[in-house]
Amino acid sequence: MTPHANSALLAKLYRSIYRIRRVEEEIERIYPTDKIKSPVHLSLGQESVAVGVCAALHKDDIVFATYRGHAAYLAKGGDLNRMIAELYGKATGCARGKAGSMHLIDRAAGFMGTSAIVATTIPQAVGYAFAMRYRKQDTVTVVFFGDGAVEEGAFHESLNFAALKQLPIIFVCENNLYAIHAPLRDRLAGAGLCARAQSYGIPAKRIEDGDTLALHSEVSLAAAEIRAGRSGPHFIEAMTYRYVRHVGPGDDLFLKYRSQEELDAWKAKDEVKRLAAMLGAPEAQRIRDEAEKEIAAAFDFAEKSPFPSPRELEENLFHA
Ligand SMILES: Cc1ncc(C[n+]2csc(CCOP(=O)(O)OP(=O)(O)O)c2C)c(N)n1
Ligand SMILES: [Mg+2]
Repeated sequence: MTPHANSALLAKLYRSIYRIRRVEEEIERIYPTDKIKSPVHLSLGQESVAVGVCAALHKDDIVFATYRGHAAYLAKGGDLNRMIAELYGKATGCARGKAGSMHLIDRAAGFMGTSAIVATTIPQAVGYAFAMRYRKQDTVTVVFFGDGAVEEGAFHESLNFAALKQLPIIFVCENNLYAIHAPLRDRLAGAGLCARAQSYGIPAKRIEDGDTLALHSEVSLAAAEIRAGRSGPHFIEAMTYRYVRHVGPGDDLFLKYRSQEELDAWKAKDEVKRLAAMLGAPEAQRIRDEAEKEIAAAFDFAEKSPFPSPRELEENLFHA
């Protein structure tokens, strides 16, 4: 934990993490009504990774993420109304209602997208970082991916290329210990995820317990080094934990691939509660009240928005 976090930073982090937690709780609540038209991979329990990392970035820095991407989209400043409308399949959605929860994008916020296919945004982010270097732009690119993505060839090709060209990119692995129901301990050979990045000469750091402040300070340092031209890529392994099932709302302990004790141990160090306690009651309450109003308005916006017209089916497609 960073003891010197100032109150402005704490308020910023708490606003971001509380908002994401409550948005996803609302998605969970509404999902059974079938108003949400796409599968949802919730990040409940994992929010602190997106929050700590994105709070350390500039507005025009670039983020890519995964199908579990609500937190990263919102933490980077993606439009909340347009995200909820996208989940509802409405024309006002961030992808005009055509893509759903797994393909969020908000270019104005520097959030370049998410994908349902594991590891695919890693080479896309490396390509973006290559373009930024080529154009001599002072932009840091961040890509979020799960522990499962580290098993894909695309991960290794991307890290190799980024290290070779010393690209301005931060790789953030959200290690929630599982790929669907398969535990990392049954999948991983060798000395761990950081060791894989280090084998390409990339500096790597593991942050324990989803520590928002530690993630914020680590990414601030990495981004500053990159911007000063003192380093190429960095790798962060962010330890975290998913509270609900892999896809969709609700708990999945009945599947027996993980234990109640493990879940309880992670809930006991919940970062939403920890940041609220550090901030103090009156300020935290003010932030919660504001967020609740904004979230209610976003769901209302999605409810009242129109569905896309049938003509939309043939728009924005690739033609042979
Ligand atoms: C290339 C590819 N292989 C398999 C899948 C099926 N799949 C979807 S999610 C997932 C697990 C990924 O786990 P991880 O990267 O740890 O992310 P998490 O879901 O834990 O956030 C798999 C195997 C896929 N979508 N894409
Ligand atoms: Mg995982």
